[in-house]
Amino acid sequence: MTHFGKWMGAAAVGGLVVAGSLAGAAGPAVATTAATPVTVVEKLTGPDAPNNTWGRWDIKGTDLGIMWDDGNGKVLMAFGDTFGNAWTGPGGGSGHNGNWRSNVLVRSSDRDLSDGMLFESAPQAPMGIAKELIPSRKINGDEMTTIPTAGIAVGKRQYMGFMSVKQWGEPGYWDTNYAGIAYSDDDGENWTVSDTRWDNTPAGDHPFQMQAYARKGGDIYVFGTQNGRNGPASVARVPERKLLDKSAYRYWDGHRWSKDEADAVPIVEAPVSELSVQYDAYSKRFLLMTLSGEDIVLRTAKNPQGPWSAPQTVASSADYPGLYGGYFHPWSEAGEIYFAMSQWSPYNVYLMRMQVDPDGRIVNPNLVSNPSFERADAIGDGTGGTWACTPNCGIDTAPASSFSGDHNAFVRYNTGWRNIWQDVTVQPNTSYRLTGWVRTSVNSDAGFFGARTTEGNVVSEAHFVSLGPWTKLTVDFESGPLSTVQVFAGVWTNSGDIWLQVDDVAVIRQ
Ligand SMILES: [Ca+2]
Ligand SMILES: [Ca+2]
Repeated sequence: MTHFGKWMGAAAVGGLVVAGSLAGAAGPAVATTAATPVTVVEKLTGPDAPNNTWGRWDIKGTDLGIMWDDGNGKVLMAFGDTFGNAWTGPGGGSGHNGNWRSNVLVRSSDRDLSDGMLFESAPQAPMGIAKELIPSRKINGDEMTTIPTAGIAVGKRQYMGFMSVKQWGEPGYWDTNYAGIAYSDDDGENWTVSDTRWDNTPAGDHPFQMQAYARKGGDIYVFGTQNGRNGPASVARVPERKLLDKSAYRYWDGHRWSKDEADAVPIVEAPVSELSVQYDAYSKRFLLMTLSGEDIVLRTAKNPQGPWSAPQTVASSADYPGLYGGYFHPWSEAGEIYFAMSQWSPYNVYLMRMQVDPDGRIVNPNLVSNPSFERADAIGDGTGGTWACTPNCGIDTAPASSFSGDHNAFVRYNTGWRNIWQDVTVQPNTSYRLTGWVRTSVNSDAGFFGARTTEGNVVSEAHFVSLGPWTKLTVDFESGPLSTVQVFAGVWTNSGDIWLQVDDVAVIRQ
């Protein structure tokens, strides 16, 4: 264990926890072994996020990020329990004056998601902070919070599905009062909670307590799961103009669409939760993303009732511990799919990217192994999917010191070239893009991030001096005759005590 954070000033931990969250729920992740094919595009919220949600709207710690097209050139993005300046994380909850809001929302018209997703505005309270849209009582055992689960526009009206959380429970468990729908006729600025709701059963097994919306034709398919993370999924269908009319809902009973809610049968086996579903014109399939166990997985189907494909791993908790809440961006094209993913540590939301082929299979995965440094505390020799580094260096496990998750890699010294690297298998004569997040001490004056041959000849690299906070670096390269490249991040340390950290490294075929 390396305590790099001692040198960095670890974030203070403590204060009265006033709220849990979906992931309060997550608890420590049990590492799985599947690789993570998707890549991090950007940190969307909180400290070091280019959107500066902390400075602009007092959104310092938050999660989820449910997105939908507002029908007017923008995407609306709804977040769950949100904390402000006093939040010290990781995880949900904060001390007094944490400015806890059960839900907030931002708007974006950014159509180039490859370089991140710019937020333009947020419904605000008079103080300029992002305001709570659906109120909650904030009383444990009564109504703790109101968390968005879905959103969709019909005409000029915005609808937001939410769950009224009665109380948080053991990891993976929480109790809901009901699933409800709020609506807005002013592009999400002000919301009215409708009378339409699905009350939970006394046993806590009502199948539509967390709802997700997917549109095809003039219908909205409403996918439901139970409270918590341990039930199956069911589906209902409703004409889009009748979303608030419960009598217009038809529930899939295994053979046909039934009027009777009690007839609904599971269409995806347990355990699934935090569903996001959308119809993908490129693969002509419904794509369903869900937390399943400790990982986010993707299933596909030509019809909303299934049959659904076997799960493909989207993101493994071995790489992104405490991950949850994968939610599609609605403007994905030609198999290039963007989505929001939450991580309990640091309790913020990341924009992620994956590619699917015309059959709905995930393709062009990240070729870097252990890309977020979460799979081991020890450094290796750079081969076989391990990382190597020149002393003094290692895996930094100090709290709140990583770009994502709990680990990053560091080098620190006062003489010579210090760097971190991994051998990555590539195809010859192919274009690749290398990305990663780096930060340095302020006195850093010559750093490099790039790809080189295993003999050390640079193929392509970016130069930097003093980066300050976590900064995304991007390097495109051609593999030429190479079948292995060595990706690296390093710094010259001849000008004093200089350090560098790196996290979330990716190599993707272009
Ligand atoms: Ca952009
Ligand atoms: Ca990490």
